[in-house]
Amino acid sequence: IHRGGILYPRESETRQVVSLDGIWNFVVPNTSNPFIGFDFHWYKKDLKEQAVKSKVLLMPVPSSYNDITTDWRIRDHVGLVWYDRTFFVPKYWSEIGRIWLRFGSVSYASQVWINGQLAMSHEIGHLPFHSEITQYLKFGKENRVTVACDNTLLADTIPQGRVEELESGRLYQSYTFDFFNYAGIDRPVMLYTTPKTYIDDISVLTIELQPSLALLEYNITIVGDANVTCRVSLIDKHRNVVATADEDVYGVLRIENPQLWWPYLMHPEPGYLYTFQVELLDDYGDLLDKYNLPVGLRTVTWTNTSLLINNYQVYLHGFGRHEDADIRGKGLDLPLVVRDHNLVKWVGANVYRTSHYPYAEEIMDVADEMGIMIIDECSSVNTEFFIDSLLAKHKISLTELIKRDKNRPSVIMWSAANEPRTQKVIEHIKSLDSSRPTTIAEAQNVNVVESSRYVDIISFNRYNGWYNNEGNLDIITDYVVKEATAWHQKFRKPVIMQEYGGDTLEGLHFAPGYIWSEEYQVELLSKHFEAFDRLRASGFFIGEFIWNFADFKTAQTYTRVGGNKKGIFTRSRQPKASAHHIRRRYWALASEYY
Ligand code: GCB
Repeated sequence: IHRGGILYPRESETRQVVSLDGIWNFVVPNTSNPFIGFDFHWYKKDLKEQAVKSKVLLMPVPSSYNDITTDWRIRDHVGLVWYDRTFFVPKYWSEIGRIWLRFGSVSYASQVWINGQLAMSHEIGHLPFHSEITQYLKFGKENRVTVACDNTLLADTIPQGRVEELESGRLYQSYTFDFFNYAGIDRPVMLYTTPKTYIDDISVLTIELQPSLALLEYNITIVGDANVTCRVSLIDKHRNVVATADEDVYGVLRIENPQLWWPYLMHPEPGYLYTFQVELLDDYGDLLDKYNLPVGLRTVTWTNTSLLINNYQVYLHGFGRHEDADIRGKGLDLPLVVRDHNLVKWVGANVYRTSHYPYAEEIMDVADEMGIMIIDECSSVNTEFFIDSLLAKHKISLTELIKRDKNRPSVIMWSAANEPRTQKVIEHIKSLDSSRPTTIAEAQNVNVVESSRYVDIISFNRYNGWYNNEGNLDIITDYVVKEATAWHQKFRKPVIMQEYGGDTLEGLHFAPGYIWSEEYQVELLSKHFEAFDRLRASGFFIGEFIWNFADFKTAQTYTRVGGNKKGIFTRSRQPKASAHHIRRRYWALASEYY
């Protein structure tokens, strides 16, 4: 596996990108021998040639495979599944340098063969991986890519789970996290080219903002011939070059009268992006490689009572979310991505947390562009106990996440998720990126938690009027005020209510509000709003996040009616009464900025 950068494949004068998305062949091995694919080397020939024909299904990529068929055995499958497809590589590609294959994510453990040769493997879901595959390809001919994907979750996988054998002999995957364990090739697959000497990674950071000057630090990694010139330019929306440098792979650009990246609702033109253009030139000044990275100029700073973007205090009002939709599960779906962000804007939210795993890069692109802030969470959820191998994997997942998202202006905070050995994990984040604050979503009581000692910002999740005191709306306001204050007093840090809410079946009405009705959700939210207003006056409370943006699918349990219904939008992204209610509040909060 390639250990360098993980830049998103982008076309340029020197790079070509070809999508391998589409309908792939898909086989679920027979339960009597789950390893049949390995025993019979399924990667050496087309799946259609090997498996019984009726077993080869059509599977869209990207998509989770679980809800595509009508077979519950595929929905609830535990273990390996196999994918393949063929593709052509033009003859002239043999002359142009290196060919790469990149998966936006496969959930979870996966191995990839090109023409029968193992080309790469990866374990953690929701994160991209790629490898150079030049040596395995047949140029000017048809090629085959085969993927084996294993969704088994155990004590040392991320996330964790447990596999039991039922009396029927079937394997059953249990897990404690509250979202459906979707699996498969769930993000885009791309074939792309780079020259032999290429730009492997880029890091940018706004290190200083003065009234009419911004300083942007950059660091570039090049692989290949060391004797190249690296020229960088910052280009604005009107294609004007506003700063350049051509001395080194490291430097600082000075941008006069910069247009800053502002969060949505804080500026008439939020989400302003420049293009950070990197060019590699040979001795004759000829272009070898070129990469265009969208960048935003903005700073994030924090104190023990506040969070500041571009030196302005921000109040975060938004949601916890999921990548989740009917049929496609966690598969990337661009219409849904844009619809979701349009709803985020409609409601007047300025932030969301990527609960409980890193979201697709295409989603992050939209947030960067629209100025929606993101608390970027790694895929460690409800970790029960920490064994060394799990800690090692948790660190790998954070390394991969930060490598992927380090340049995104939308990412204003890293969330390491819930677990006891926080100190080591937070130290690891700080060693990779100290420019953003860290947090952890705490579900425990303030009196038993020590982990928040290590983070910069306290986040707590609490379900007053739901899991605690169901039906008793009148206790909410005081409980929330007391708990938030206790967190601040214990750790002297800014505090966010990272989750609160209640399940609501759209169309269920009761007056007065009764649990599960639309009225109850509205009243439950109102009681929290009262608490938040009181807390804001005390100065350390910096954000409110409703759980959840939209209804989502979970494992089958008697507490979930068709999934978790705490969304203010339905799973098909239509508003419940609560959405209109929140909209009034979020827009009123936003009016304070102007
Ligand atoms: C939580 C979890 C979230 C659940 C939520 C709930 O604390 O972080 O994943 O979905 O509660 O609705 O139970």
